[in-house]
Parts: sequence; C-alpha cells; structure tokens
Amino acid sequence: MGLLVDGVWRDQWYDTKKSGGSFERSAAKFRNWITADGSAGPSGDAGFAAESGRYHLYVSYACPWAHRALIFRKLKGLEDHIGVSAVHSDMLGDGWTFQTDDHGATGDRLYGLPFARDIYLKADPKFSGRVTVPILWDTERETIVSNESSEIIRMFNSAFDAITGNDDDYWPADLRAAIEPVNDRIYETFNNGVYRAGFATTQEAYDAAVHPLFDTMDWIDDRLSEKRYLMGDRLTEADWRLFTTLVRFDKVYHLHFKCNRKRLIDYPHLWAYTRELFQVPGVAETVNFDHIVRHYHYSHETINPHRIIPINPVIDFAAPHGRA
Ligand SMILES: N[C@@H](CCC(=O)N[C@@H](CS)C(=O)NCC(=O)O)C(=O)O
Repeated sequence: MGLLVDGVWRDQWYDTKKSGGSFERSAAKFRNWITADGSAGPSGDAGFAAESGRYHLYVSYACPWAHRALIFRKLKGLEDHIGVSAVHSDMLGDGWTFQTDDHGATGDRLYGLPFARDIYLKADPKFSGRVTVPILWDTERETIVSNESSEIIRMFNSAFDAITGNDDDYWPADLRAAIEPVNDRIYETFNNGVYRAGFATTQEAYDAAVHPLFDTMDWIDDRLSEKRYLMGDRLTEADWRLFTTLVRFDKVYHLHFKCNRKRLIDYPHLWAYTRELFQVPGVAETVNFDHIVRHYHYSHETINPHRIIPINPVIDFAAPHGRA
C-alpha cells in the first residue's frame, strides 16, 4: 500500500492523523471522457473517441469501484471492444501488482508491466497520488482516460452504443435529477461509509461512520419494500453503484470493517434485491468472491495483522429472489 510522489513510489498506509482518525478518500486525477465522436466530455480533454479495441480496463476483482466498471462493460456488450487486465488480489508494499499466481489475475495484458503504478507512470512519469483501480487506458494516446469509476460507467453507458448496438440506458435523462441525491447519500454513507468505518483509527471516527451507514441501509430497505429498484421500475446506475457494496457486505464489511449492527441477509428487501441483481444475466461472472475475501483480509495489515482469512458463512446469492 503506498502512493507515488513526483513519480517515486512510497510505501505508506493512509494517514488519518490530520483528520481526527477519519479516512478521507482522495479525488481521482484523470478525468477525461470517451465520447461517441471524440468531443470533450464534462471534464478533461477532447480526442477520446469511442472505437473498438482502442481502450483497456485495468481492474481488481476485489474492488467495488472497479467492479462497477466491469458490470457496465458486461451489461453494455463491451467485452469484445474493451479488453481487461485484472490485478492480483493482494495489495501489499508495492500496491496493486500484475503477479498472476492467483485465480483470475491476468497480468498486464497490454505491456507486461509488473505493477499498476507503472501504468500511471507511463501516463505521467512525474505522477503524484494514489495508484487506484479502475484505470481506463487509451492504447492510442498511451495515457489514462479516467481513473474515476462513477464517470467510467457513464461513458460505458452510452459512448459505444453505435458500435455495440446496445442502447440500454442506466442513466436516463428523465431520472437524472432524482438519481443524483440517491447516489450522493449512498456514496457518502454506504459505498464510502464502509471504508470510513473500517479504516477509522479512533472510536469517534468509527462511530461517525457506522451509524449513518446503517441508517442508510434501513432507509434503502424501506424504499425497496415499495419499489422494485431504487428509482422505481427501471434499473439504473444507482442500483449498480449500490450493488457492488452490497455483494461484499456480509463477507467482508460486516466482520473486517466492523459494520456489524446487522448483516445484509437480515434486511428482507435489500437481501432479495441483492440476489435479483446478482442474477441479472452476466453479473455473477463479474463477482469473484475469492479475490474479494482474500484481498481485504490479507492486504489490510493494520486491521488484520496476522492476515488470517475467515471462513465466512455460506451465502446463497443464487436463491430465488421472489421480486417481481
Ligand atoms: N474514486 C475512485 C476510487 C477507486 C479506489 O479507491 N480504488 C481502491 C481499490 S477498492 C484502490 O485502488 N486503492 C488503492 C489506494 O488507495 O492506494 C473510483 O471510484 O474509481
């Protein structure tokens, strides 16, 4: 675990001293957009036109943010158009690596580089910041298009539609204004909330994260008692952003991150909804529980210094969901 400073790797854990024990996620630095015609998106440079075979996605199967991008690649029929490399599940002193002695880790399929940080350095030899996944890479300009998952999924949602012929829309214009506050609350208190609880280094910081987290789960469970999906009868990006945290919840966040007021399976609507999303064709193939369970418990030495991987209960995501 570490970061790059002016292009030089430093092995250090998150610094929570300045923030009273709270984990603060730093903002992603590459914020260009792939668009259908190569025009500039909401941020960054123009010149990233949607083309088959031009872009490559670097992911970790363990990571909920990278998982969003993998799901959109699958749902939007992009697998033949955007290649994928998956890092090793362990993130230790060298950060994410391209070692392959791990089920599903592919190595760097483009360049054969040893570390994910080498991809950042290829884009910017003086890069300063954390080396995070997902990374959306442009093989033509040899740079990072984006390392922000919330924006990568919006690119995947529409930029390649003319190439794939898939115009399924998970960010429909008429729901955008309503999706935003739902995304915001779920991001702050749940997607990032599990990390804020798990990486807290004071009781106060943990308490401040964990209570709002379960308040949000209560709120969503209630909402899903009346609505099939978060926004009603249509599956949207809000659901997929939520799903990648839900699917990890009982196996990792409940124990390792101390999010244990309840388990996911204790919430009737939320649990059935999670199963429904898991059973959407193609989605189960994007979930790698071996990487998920191994990564968190083995990589976070400050939380689990002996690196013991728990056995975990068997949870049947394939059980009928009964939602209609
Ligand atoms: N804002 C980013 C966050 C990505 C992120 O933090 N990924 C984690 C893995 S789950 C990571 O690579 N962390 C490495 C680090 O912080 O050094 C996104 O949503 O794409």
